[in-house]
Amino acid sequence: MAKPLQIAILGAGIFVRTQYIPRLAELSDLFLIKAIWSRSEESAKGAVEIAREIFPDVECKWGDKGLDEIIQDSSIVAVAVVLAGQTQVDMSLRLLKAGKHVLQEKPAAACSSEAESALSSYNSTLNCTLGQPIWAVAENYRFEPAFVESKRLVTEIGDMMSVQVIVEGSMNSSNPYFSSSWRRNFTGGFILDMGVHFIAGLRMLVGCEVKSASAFTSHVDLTLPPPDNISSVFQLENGCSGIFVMVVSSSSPKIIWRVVGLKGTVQVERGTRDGLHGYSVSLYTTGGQSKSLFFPFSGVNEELKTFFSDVSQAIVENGGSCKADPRCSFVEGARDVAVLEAMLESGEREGAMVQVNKF
Ligand SMILES: *[C@@H]1O[C@H](CO)[C@@H](O)[C@H](O)[C@H]1NC(C)=O
Ligand SMILES: *[C@@H]1O[C@H](CO)[C@@H](O)[C@H](O)[C@H]1NC(C)=O
Ligand SMILES: *[C@@H]1O[C@H](CO)[C@@H](O)[C@H](O)[C@H]1NC(C)=O
Ligand SMILES: CC(=O)N[C@H]1CO[C@H](CO)[C@@H](O)[C@@H]1O
Repeated sequence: MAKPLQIAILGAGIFVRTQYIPRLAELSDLFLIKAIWSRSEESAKGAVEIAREIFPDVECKWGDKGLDEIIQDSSIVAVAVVLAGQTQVDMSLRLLKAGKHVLQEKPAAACSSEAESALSSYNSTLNCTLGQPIWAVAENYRFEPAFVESKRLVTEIGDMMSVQVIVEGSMNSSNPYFSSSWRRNFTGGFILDMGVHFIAGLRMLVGCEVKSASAFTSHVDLTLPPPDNISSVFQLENGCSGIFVMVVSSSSPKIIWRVVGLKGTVQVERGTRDGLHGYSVSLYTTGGQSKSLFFPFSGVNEELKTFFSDVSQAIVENGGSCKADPRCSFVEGARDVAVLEAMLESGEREGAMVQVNKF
């Protein structure tokens, strides 16, 4: 049996404790968590305690010294970067330059100019003798079976006439991320941090890029960082237009994507069935016919499996041109950020039309 991959996790916050460790535990036949790092010893210890139930030998690392040890440990081939949005890109680049494969949490970057300079730094690792390390951004929506199926259905409904994305979120004080200090200090607030998922879903469904956007934003719920609501009109490269509405905190949560074509309509709606959270995908065709399927969430597992399989492949090929799944690529994550950035900029300029930066 091949030796399992050894990985490290940078970050030990709520998301690592409640999401990463349990999801990684389900895939523990694919790799071993060798170390968990955090800036502070206390936080690293808290996460390590949880991880030890499945990975008994996980080491606890903290501070600059702990980080150097991870970077210099050649047995650690891949690192998950799950830190504050403001620091992730610098950290990822540091690891990539040390030859580690990186899975970074979304958002890919704080803005498109940061993404642009990050990409050119990443390009400079191209000639590295070990081959270019993989830089993946964790965007589970691109792996959700509901979106994979809906993308296929959209190709069956003829010319696209209209697209609607309506997100009425539930980010109130009951949510564990409500008090997250980095999210509150992030330009674009929760609209950017959470919005990248909904834009990823939109881009996947329509299968082309958003070209330009115009938007109004406002700050109504003063317990949230600004802006907390946005209403945008956008145009796609295929000429079709659409709307993106996002309310960060509403009392009646609803999340829906709808693509209207000449021969039918595809709708994806977040919901639950038989106690499972997931998405209902419906296809409405001419003559009033419709069919509906429910897909429970599984995108996070799919995305993690894909990353580890890409890393194994890269190691086997040992420097050969490694073909990581493009759905994980940093550039895809950067494109999601660029769309929201254009909408937010338009909001600041009272609805002026803004072109989306291209990657
Ligand atoms: C990085 O390299 C790719 C492929 O060579 C190229 O298409 C892209 O423009 C480069 N990006 C930057 C920001 O230098
Ligand atoms: C927050 O939103 C959830 C979901 O809508 C709701 O169940 C909960 O009661 C809300 N909590 C507060 C404090 O408003
Ligand atoms: C918030 O962000 C600014 C600049 O982006 C930074 O100078 C400041 O230290 C941050 N504050 C906190 C509490 O993270
Ligand atoms: C989408 C949405 O709810 N937009 C609202 C944001 O808040 C302003 C008030 O400041 C409303 O006018 C918008 O309708």
